[in-house]
Amino acid sequence: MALAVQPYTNEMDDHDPLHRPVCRLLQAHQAEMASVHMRDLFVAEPERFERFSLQVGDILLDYSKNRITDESMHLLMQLAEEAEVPGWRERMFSGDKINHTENRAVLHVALRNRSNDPVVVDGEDVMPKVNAVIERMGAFAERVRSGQWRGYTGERITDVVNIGIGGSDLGPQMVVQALRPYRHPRLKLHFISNVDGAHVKETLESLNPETTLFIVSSKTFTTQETMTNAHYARDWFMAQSQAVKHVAKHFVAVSTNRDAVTQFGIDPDNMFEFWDWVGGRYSLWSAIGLSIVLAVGAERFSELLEGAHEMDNHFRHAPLAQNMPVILAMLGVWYNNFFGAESQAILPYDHYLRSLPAYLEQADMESNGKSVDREGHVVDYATGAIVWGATGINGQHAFYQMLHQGTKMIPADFIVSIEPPTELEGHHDILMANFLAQTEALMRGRTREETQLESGAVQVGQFIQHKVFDGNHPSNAILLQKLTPHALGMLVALYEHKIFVQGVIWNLNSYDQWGVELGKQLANRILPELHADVPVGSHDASTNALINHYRRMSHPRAGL
Ligand code: G6Q
Repeated sequence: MALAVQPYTNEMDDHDPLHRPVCRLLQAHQAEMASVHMRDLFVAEPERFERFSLQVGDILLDYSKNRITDESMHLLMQLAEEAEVPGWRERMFSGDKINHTENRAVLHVALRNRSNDPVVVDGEDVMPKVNAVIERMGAFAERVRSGQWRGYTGERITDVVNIGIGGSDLGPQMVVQALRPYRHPRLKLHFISNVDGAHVKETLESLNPETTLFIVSSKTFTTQETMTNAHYARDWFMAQSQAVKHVAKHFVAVSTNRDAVTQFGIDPDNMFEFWDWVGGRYSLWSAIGLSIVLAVGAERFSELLEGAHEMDNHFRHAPLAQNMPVILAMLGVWYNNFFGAESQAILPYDHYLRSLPAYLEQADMESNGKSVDREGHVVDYATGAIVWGATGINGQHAFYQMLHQGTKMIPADFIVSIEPPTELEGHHDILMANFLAQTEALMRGRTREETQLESGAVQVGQFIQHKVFDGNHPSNAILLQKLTPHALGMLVALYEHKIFVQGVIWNLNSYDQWGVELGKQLANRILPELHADVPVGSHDASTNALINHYRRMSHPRAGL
């Protein structure tokens, strides 16, 4: 298999982690490991589970079903050490502006810093204002949840609609769904992100303006999709309430942009603030999590933050070789850069975690889907993996065929909770049995001889090869005791730090997202052209033709 790492030469930049001498050792080691089957490793090392698993708080990670030996882990940890993961980690925690292209600190860890130790940005300890906003969110949510906060006709709020997109949608939406068993019995949460009018229309169709509360969630408060949906929602509300003064009871904002919030007509007293050192995709811990607090209450939100803080402490202080995020990250690097794997599957065996894959797609791919390193050089090694997935049990009846018998290596994270969310124990046992069976099957496979034996004499030679499973497919098993707010906080922080470590290894700035800008700019240019009086000819032939086709076909009676 082609390796993504170039041979080391002395002229190579010292800051390029994948050209370090340890990578040559890893390359040579991969060449040895390529033909080693995990089935044989398990026979030779019966204590593999003890050696390659660890428990941190609510989370057990079994990484023994990976194509690794002690030597693999040793070399990978050496790479992490040489790439200065500990130094970068400290820089992040202490508020250095490691997002250098935007000149910003990266401090989602401060949002859940339950120790309250000072975190200083530009000479100011940010903890007092972090805590003040958390308190305001809790107090506001309590008023809505208790029924004290009333709509303009005196009715209690029954529905909360978060309008936001990307980082201002995926995190809170995923968490609210995951913590559904803890939800408030009266309040229903809705999330509108898509600018396709169907999303806002369909959501509002069943709602009553008198009992609906909107949270307009936007860091910048300029995002086209969010503002379009927010204006529509305000018009929808005004059509019934008829007075601007009622907006204050039904619209609140989460933003860093006070002026734009005021201009929209939201009372600044109903604005919940966060700061530029909170990246959108890392913002569910900030005021962007207001919908979470409304859904599950301040105490549960606090438990979520505590869980994340526990993982932060583990990540910050545990030695690299016993550090869960570092282990997950380096396993990813092992497959990505030394086995040529291109993707990473996320497979929760949990109905309530069904949005986790979509959440991690953004968290990971927007962070590490980059081809320019921190110094602006185009990299010559593979960076972030393609992250994808779905609930595992549904996947088994859909795409697992490829995991088991396809030609691509697809490392997979299997996630499950030991305690079921319902009293349907029988269902949970089936779920659990499948979870265990899949990781075993991926690892072990089934040899030709075993297949022949199982198929019986009649089948010998007949399509037998189709029924063989090569196995040797790597997976991690991640077991939570129960999907509590605390455990969820730990799980999300685990992945955040995994992404951070990989960004350090690949020498990327994981906290900007310039790659989303060009499309936005072009859309703004194209928008007026869709209604131009004359044919558009300023783009390439394909884009011109498509715009003109749209102009003709969407307004056939206008004779364009
Ligand atoms: C996340 C990204 C992006 C962002 C959205 C919404 O890291 O920056 O997904 O969250 O574009 O932006 P606003 O919150 O500013 O509306």
